[in-house]
Amino acid sequence: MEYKDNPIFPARFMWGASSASWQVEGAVNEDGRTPSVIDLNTKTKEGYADNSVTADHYHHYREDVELMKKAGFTSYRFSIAWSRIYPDDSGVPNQLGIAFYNNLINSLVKSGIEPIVTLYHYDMPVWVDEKYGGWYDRGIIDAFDQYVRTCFKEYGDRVKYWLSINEQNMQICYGKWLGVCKNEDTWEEDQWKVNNIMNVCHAKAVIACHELVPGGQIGPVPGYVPIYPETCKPADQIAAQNAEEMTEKVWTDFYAHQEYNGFIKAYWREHNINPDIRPEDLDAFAKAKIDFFALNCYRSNTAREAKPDEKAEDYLLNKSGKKGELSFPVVPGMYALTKNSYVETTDWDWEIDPIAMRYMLRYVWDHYQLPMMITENGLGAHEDVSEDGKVHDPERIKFLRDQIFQVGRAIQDGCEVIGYNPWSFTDLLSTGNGMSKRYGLVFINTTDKDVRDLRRIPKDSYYWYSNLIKSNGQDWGVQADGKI
Ligand code: BGP
Repeated sequence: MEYKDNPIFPARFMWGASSASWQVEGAVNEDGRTPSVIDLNTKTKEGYADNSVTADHYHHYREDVELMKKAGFTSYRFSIAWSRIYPDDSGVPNQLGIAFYNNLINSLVKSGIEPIVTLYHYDMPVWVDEKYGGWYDRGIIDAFDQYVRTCFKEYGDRVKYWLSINEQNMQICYGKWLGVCKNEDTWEEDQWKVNNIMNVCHAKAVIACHELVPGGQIGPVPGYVPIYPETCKPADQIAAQNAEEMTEKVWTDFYAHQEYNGFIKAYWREHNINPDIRPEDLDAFAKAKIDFFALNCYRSNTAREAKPDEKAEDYLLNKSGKKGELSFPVVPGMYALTKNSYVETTDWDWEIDPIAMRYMLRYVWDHYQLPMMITENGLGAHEDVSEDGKVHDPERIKFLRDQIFQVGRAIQDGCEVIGYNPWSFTDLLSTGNGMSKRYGLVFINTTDKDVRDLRRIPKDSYYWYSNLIKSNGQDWGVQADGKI
């Protein structure tokens, strides 16, 4: 539907931005923190900085919160590093690690900023990985439960919004790339066992949050890439649905309905897969009622029919940051992703598609009728300081404006959206592309090769976003094409 007026955002809408511990903190060996698997993973990415310094938020958090406050933030989404809280398997929490997040949370609360905390964002402690073989062994369920219960007890008096596991769907779908997969030969079956164990961890976190945090709310964080059919050929529509099932809906249905959906059960039957679901898992799922969906959405995809005899192809991600390097996956008999000629792309070939944001919010709302918050959305770009000492990022302003406007349109369409926290507050280490791919509203003066002085320089987008959020989504600023 077209509307005559600009959107109105609800009172108490949570306007902020987002980060994750290993991508922003640095200080990897300080105050008792031990290595996490992702520390080792970042060291294997040639040409990119690892996460030992990144934005050095660990030492700059006061300054960073001050900048959030000046911008008028009412929320900040960040994650806790498990290996700061439990650096080893002694079962004794690390008081210095606990203190860091206490200080950060206190600074936020004092500044009127609602903390939104992710419990797990890719950074499994190495000791957990060594002891349990990552997510493969059910022993991790109790270790995770111990960790999340400590977080709820320590911070639950001030943190009311909790997120369980970041992008579990991506960790399974791209398990080889994100380091979750330990054996490529058996991953076809293993991924569903691993996924079930992650689901038990998610469910137990939901149960513990409701038990331990007065007024606490908790939700999952699927990585969401809406998928369009390439054409109106009926088989392309089914291919798009297949892709949506296998990359998103299997997870969102599970979180909302607390059981596996018929599609994935049929897939397991068809492929002789035993995901090793135990009766006690079903008990935990039945008790784990989520309060909202946190959604990460950057882009859309397009799918076409893939015949059973087509050659399987993996995703080839863009590493160079020069357009045209990405190639799409083919899953024979299910779907193939293709280029969408209707949308522009970033330098890393990610589709720029604000309408996908509105589509996703409507889709999730229609299916589940649960409140939603955006916990990631943003533009990765090459950027540096200009001669005038400032950082000009007009593309990011345009990206954010168009995306937020579509969040507003979804609200006008009747969706319940409670917050918007784009990726990212400061520049930080990109999962795929190091420091060279910048997402921040605030520039961090460092590069992949050279840790400069780590100075914080608010970009033009910071000031634009600040005006928008201080007007609760009314002051859109000037736009070249005259729209909005
Ligand atoms: C999401 C992750 C984030 C972040 C983002 C951007 O999937 O939750 O941690 O990295 O993607 O991805 P990238 O950094 O690869 O551009």
